[in-house]
Amino acid sequence: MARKKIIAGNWKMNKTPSEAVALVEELKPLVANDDVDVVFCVPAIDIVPVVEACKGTNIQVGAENMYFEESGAFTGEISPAMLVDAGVKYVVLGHSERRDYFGETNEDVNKKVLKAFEHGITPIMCCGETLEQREQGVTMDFIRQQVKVGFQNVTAEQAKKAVIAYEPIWAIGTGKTATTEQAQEVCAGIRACIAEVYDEATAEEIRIQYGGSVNAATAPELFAQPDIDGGLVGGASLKADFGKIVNYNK
Ligand code: G2H
Repeated sequence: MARKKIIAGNWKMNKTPSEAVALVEELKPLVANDDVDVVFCVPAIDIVPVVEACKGTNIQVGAENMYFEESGAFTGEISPAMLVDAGVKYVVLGHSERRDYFGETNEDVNKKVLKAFEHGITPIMCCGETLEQREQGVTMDFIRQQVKVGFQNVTAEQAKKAVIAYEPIWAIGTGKTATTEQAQEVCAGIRACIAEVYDEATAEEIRIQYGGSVNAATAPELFAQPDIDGGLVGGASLKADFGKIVNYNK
């Protein structure tokens, strides 16, 4: 069974609610491609107006983070039920910026992944190595640990529906894209890890994205790789270029 590509924008901390709606209006006609799943992962405050603006389109809305508790005294956090009620279908979890700046651990990410599944939200779980780790030759060891701990107690049926985003930290927002060979090699390694933890059928179904300075020029070759099922796109998702990325196959 061919996996459907999933191309997600990660807006990060950009766009006020009114700017977000304006961007959706600009991108709507440009990202109309039913061959792929198109997701806009947006700041929490933009979710409600963006869901409204995306009604009747092929765009699904995602969050950029979520807390792992149901509710209570967790000032400033957003619960899974809040996201579901607002119309969110996906959530980016364990992005390297959250790991670096906000101290998220593999264990935190695992709790969030489990909670997302409990609420029917599809996690886009991020993993990726630093430049130092790549140079030390421990890229796959590090990523396998992120994947194995992040997916602890996740069932095979859940894992089949999950998305993993491979984002080498040295390629994020730097303009340095991993070469197609580097990206394919790690994505294949992640799929092999899933086959080991679960089975071949799960590894065949799970979708693995590449992320890190993806743009309209690099997307076609990256997305043509056998183990790369689309992209998690930061900077280029905030402009018309995102339409070209989504239509990489046209
Ligand atoms: C990596 C990516 C999106 P960018 O963080 O998650 O951002 O495309 O700007 O490198």
